[in-house]
Amino acid sequence: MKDDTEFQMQPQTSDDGTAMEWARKTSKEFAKLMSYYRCAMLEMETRFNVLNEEYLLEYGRSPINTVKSRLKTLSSLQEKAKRRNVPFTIDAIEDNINDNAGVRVICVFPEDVYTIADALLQQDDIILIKKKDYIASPKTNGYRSLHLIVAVPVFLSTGKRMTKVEIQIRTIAMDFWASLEHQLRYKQNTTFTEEMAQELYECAQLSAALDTRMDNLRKSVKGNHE
Ligand code: 0O2
Repeated sequence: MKDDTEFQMQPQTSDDGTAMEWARKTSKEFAKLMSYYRCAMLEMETRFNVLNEEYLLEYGRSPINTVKSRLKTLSSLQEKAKRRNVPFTIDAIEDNINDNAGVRVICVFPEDVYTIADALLQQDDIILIKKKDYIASPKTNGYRSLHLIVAVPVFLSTGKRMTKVEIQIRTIAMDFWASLEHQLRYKQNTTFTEEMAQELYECAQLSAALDTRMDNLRKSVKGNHE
């Protein structure tokens, strides 16, 4: 769809002043778009904090350990659009890139991941767009996490705007593994060998086993108090 907010990956002209105009116009539209994502991200953070508060009052413990969020940077957005063959326009980005706004919810136990996901998805103004359960079906490298793409309403002075947010819900053990794997895999000037991949895969198995044992322990402790 042609849109007057369309902008190109590279300025069409160089030094006649038009490029500057392009940059000014582009960054304003880009800034507006990213601000919707930022608001959607804040909205989601609040919803998770509210759920945590409620569970603490109701059950005496917090299922969520931490909530973190991030907005994609312009360069990472450009890289993803290029990789996915998505034209670099406001409309195309909104339609095709789901993780401009990302919220990561780190839970204590595996069961908490699903409790929090279900509680969120029950909210009647949240629309589930996509769900990937890498806990039930881990990636071949061992990565585990529950991914949801949802649309959340952002209330502006001009009306309601449904905005997409990527939510990753995982346990502390899953997050520990994913953070280290990400650091090791993307470390500059190193070669990631088959042996390293195998070692990481085995660490992922250990982390999954740890989650299961801690969950069993939690169930036993709960049982003793009933
Ligand atoms: P960053 O900087 O972490 O955000 P989609 O269009 O959403 O269906 P995509 O983007 O492949 O396709 O989605 P997927 O598979 O749900 O993964 C998106 C994000 O999950 C990644 O974001 C990572 O954050 C995380 N992730 C997925 N696989 C792995 C993995 O094997 N290891 C680790 N450490 N993280 C993983 P980005 O885009 O990498 O960037």
